[in-house]
Amino acid sequence: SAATATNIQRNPAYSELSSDDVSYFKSVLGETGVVLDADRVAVANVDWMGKYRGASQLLLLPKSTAEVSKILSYCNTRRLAVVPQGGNTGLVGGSVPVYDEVIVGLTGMDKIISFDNVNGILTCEAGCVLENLSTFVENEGFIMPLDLGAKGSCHIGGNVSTNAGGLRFIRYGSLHGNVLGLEVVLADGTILDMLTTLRKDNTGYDLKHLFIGSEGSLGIVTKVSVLTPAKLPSTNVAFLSCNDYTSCQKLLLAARRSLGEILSAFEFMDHHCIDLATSHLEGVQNPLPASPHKFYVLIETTGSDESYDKTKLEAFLLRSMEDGLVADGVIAQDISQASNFWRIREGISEASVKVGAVYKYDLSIPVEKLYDIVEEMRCRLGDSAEVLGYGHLGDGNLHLNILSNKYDDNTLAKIEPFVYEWTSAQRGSISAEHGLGLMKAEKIHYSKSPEAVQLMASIKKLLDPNSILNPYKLPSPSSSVPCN
Ligand code: FAD
Ligand code: 2HG
Ligand code: ZN
Repeated sequence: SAATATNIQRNPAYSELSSDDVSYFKSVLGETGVVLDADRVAVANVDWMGKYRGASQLLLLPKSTAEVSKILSYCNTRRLAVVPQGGNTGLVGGSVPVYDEVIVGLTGMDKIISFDNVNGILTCEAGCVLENLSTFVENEGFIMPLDLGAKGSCHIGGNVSTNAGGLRFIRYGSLHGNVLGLEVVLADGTILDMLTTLRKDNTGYDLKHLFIGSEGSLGIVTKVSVLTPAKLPSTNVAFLSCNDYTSCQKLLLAARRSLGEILSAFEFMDHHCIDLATSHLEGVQNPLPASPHKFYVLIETTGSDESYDKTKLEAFLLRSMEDGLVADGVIAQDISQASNFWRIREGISEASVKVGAVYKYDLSIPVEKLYDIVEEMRCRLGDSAEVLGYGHLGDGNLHLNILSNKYDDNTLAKIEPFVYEWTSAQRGSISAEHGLGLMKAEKIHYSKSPEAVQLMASIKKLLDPNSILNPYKLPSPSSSVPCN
C-alpha cells in the first residue's frame, strides 16, 4: 500500500514457508489452529487503518503456552519470521507482516485464570479482550487500570506489548506499574515464567519490563497478571470549551490543584476534532453547540462520595468560568450523557480513518509547547490537508492527525522529517504510547541516544539471535541481519 515503507527489502536469510512447515503446524495445532484460507489470512495481513498490508500465507492460532512454545521453537530452527498479533488495533503497522512472516494470533488464548478479589489481582491469558476483562473485574467491584477506544478488540497481551497508555493513565499510571507478572515465550521456545502476583519483589532484575512495550520483538506474551484498582461509586463527566490553548493548560493545572485525588481523566481536542466526529459518526453531537469554540476538554472525576465529588466539580467549574478559563460547560446528568461525551473523544480515531488518508503522530511534548506543532503544521500544509490536535493533555501526549484525500509523497515530505525534528528539539518523544512499529522503526534516534539504541540491539540479539520476531520493525542493524 502507499503508506508501507517500500524501501525495505525482504530479508533473504528468512526461509520461505513450505508444505512440510504447514504439516508440522497442523500436527501441533490441529486443522483449526492452522489458517490457510485466503480471506481469513487477508484480514490478518491488514492493519486497523487499512494502511499497512503484508503478504503472509499463514495464520496460526495457538490455544496454549505449550503450543506457542512449539511454534516458536520450530520457526527459530527453520528461520521462519513471525509476527505476533493481538487484536490488530495497533496504529504504527507493528501487528501485521511486511512480507511473508507467519502470523501468530493470540485470539484463542482468552481464558481468565484467577482473580484475587481481596487484592484486586487479575491473572489471565494474553488474548483476553480488554473490554471483556473490564466487564469481568467490574462485576467483582474493581476496574481495569487502563481504558482505550480500541477496548472492544484489543487484547491485554497487545496492550502490554505496546505499553498502551489511554484514558486512565493520568490516574493509574503506566502498565510498567500495573502489570505485576508476565509469562512470555522467547524466540527459541523457552517459556519464561515471571507470572508473579506480588506487589513487591526486588530479587534481581525485573525482567518483565523488557517485554512491556517491546512490541513483540523479544517474545510472545502468553499470560499477564495485573493490578486492578477498586471500582469507586461516583463518576462525573464534564464537557467544557475554552477559547484558547493557554486556557486549556491553565485549566489542567487548576484541575490538578482543585480536584486533586478525584481527577480521573483530562482529555483535550480542538474544534476540528469535534467537527470530524460529529460529521462522520452516527448519533454524535457537540454537547456545546451554542457557539463555536476553539478547544474542548473532557474532565472525569471518580471518587467515593457522590455529593462531595459533585460539589467539588461544580465549584471547580464555576471558579474556572469566573476566572475566564472555561467559556462554556456541561456536566453529564446521567450515564447515557456521560457516554456520549466519551463517544466524541474516543470516536476521533474511528472518524479519522473515514476521510481518505490519515497521517498519525503520537507525541510527548512539554504541555506549554504541545499545541505549537499543530499550528506550525497547519501553516506548512495550507489547504492541502486538515490538521487535528487532540490527546491526553494530562499526560503531555498529543495526537497529531493530518487528514487528506489520498496518501501522497508531497504531503508526506512537508510533514516528515519536520515533525520528528521539531519534537526532538523539544526533547519530546516521537512515540508517546503507540510504539514504533514499521512506521517509526528507523526514527528511534530522534528520541533515544545512540548508546541506548545500541544496548537495545544487544538485548535483541541475546533474546532473539536469529531475529525471527517481528522483523523490519526495529532499526536496521539488529532486525536485518539474522545469523545463520
Ligand atoms: P496488536 O495491534 O495486535 O499488536 C500491537 C503490537 O504488539 C504489535 O507489534 C504486535 O506484534 C505486538 N503484540 C500483540 N500481542 C502480542 C503478544 N501477545 N505478545 C507479543 N507481542 C504482541 N493506544 C494507546 O496507547 N492509547 C490509546 O488511547 C489508544 N487508543 C486507541 C484507539 C483506537 C480506536 C485504536 C484503533 C487504537 C488505539 N490505540 C491506543 C493503539 C493501541 O496500541 C492498541 O489499541 C492496543 O494496545 C494494541 O493491542 P492489540 O491487541 O490490538 O495489539
Ligand atoms: C487515542 O487516544 C488513541 O484516541 C488514538 O491513542 C490516537 O488515532 C490516534 O491518533
Ligand atoms: Zn491516545
